[in-house]
Amino acid sequence: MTNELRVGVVGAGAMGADHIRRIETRVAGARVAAVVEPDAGRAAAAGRDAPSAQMFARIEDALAAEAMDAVVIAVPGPLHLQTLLPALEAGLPILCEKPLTPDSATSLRVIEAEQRLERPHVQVGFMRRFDPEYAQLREMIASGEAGELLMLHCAHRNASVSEAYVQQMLINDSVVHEFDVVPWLAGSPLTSVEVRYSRRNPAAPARLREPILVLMELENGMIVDVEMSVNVQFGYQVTTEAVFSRAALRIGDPLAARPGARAAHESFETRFAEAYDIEMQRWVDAVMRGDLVDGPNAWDGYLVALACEAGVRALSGGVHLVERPDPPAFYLPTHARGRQSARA
Ligand code: ISE
Repeated sequence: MTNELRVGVVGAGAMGADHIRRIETRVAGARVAAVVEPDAGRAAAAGRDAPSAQMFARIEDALAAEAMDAVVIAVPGPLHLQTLLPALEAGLPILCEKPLTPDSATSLRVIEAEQRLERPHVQVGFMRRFDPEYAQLREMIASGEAGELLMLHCAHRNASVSEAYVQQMLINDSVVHEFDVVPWLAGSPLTSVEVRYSRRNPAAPARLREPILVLMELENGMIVDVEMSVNVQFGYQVTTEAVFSRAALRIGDPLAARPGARAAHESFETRFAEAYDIEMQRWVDAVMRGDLVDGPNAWDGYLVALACEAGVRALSGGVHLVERPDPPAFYLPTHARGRQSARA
């Protein structure tokens, strides 16, 4: 590897194109050396943003040409498995947009394939962990300076969604972020999920029943509520209020206070632009150092897939337990491996 990481971006739709521009203009130590995109229009646009990139229609061709040192996967979730497996087979480090794969059975296949390598190579693109406000909140929780964390109230609001967005996506495509970030913030795993329906938003298309309230319980006894709305019209908002024993703190954009007011953002691409930039820079730095992963790994992605499955069941009512298998030693930080084998 030279002193510049040759990144291959698989998928040049909205997210892939955003990552291509990010790597080309805002990330140090990397360039887009390959783009895998079968659609001619998208490939041409990607070529304008990354003029020195080689274009391929299939990941297998980019791998055969040895055109990249590391891979960013930004195709839709259902195509992740078929992209991850050959990239892992080639032993390349991977930053894979969320979700790892759409279900736990396929996530397990990724985990099995990854364990044929000497250490984790897959990072999952749960970008909220890199948002400076989330990171500060996590530090405040861990430091104990505001006392014990008692509750989190989360709001996750989209102005509108595409025609392809169906009811299960409230969980699989949207609350998937809270399933990752809440246990990470609170330092405690998710144990159960319940979904309650509030009054239906008349602006929602007939196929969607929302907003929903997702109630999550964590192993430490904490209850977290997530208001998930996808047709608020006034913009894109993601907020979290943390209630401690000695303080309360709110992160995220201010509310649109008056009828007609717009939220600070219209979409996740701008709301989390800084988080995406930091995520990409840290991943590139980790790959260049040889650490390969600096953030949520494939095991985290698998746990989130299990949480989503419980969440989808909860859309039909009831409280659903979330499966929490122990991670294989492969996914533990090196210093924790001895402890697990001593316990076994
Ligand atoms: C979208 O796919 C995302 O990942 C966004 O972060 C989320 O807010 C949105 O609800 C999803 O549809």
